Amino acid sequence: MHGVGSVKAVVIDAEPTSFELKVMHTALIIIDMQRDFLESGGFGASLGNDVTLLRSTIAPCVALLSAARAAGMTVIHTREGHRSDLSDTTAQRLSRGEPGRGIGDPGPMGRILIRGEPGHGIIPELAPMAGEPVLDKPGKGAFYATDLDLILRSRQIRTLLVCGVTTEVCVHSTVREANDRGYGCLVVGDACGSYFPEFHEVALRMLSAQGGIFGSVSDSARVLVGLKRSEVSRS
Ligand code: TIU
Repeated sequence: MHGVGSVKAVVIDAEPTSFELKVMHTALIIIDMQRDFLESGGFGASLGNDVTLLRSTIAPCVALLSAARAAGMTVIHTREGHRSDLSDTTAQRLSRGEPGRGIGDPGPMGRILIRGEPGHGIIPELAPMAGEPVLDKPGKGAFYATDLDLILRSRQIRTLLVCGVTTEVCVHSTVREANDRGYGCLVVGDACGSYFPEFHEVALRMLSAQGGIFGSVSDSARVLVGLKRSEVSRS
């Protein structure tokens, strides 16, 4: 059951200002924590990227996931990927990326960004539990061509805790989409990561600049403190 007794607002310290949420009206959205992006034998690593920059997000994401589950919060996992026949992608997208290393091409953990391939799977540390929606998205933003908005509305979700990879691509796209749809977003900075540290830093600053133009930014320690307070207020 979702958030029994947890109707009280929880206040989480964040930038540019503290962020208020109600557990029963909040979802934790974990973006694209997939083997191909995070594992040393995956597609991201095969392009020469340093996956340790992304792997530092695993522990904060695990902590957030445990806290969200303990609080009875909705948890949603996303995976970036396409149908094996590529019918849900476009010539424009297929033409992107390095030659021979695009969507559907062979990669070290199966075809790149194709649903059902080993590299497309979520890393075992963050394995979804029964009842947690897993959303397959064919784009960068989690709202594009998915039923995410319907899932959130049917659960009366109004605020999102967002973590995952990569900060400036799929996390940013999702937060921008959510903001335009009226959801309040709190991005958990240390639970997001990028192959480009400077992009990560600037992407977080862009979210909370101008009075929180796209949302608010905090870190896993402060979110956990806030959620713990909600447990105390329930007992
Ligand atoms: N999940 C996500 O961000 N997908 C990407 O393609 N990210 C890159 O940074 N390329």
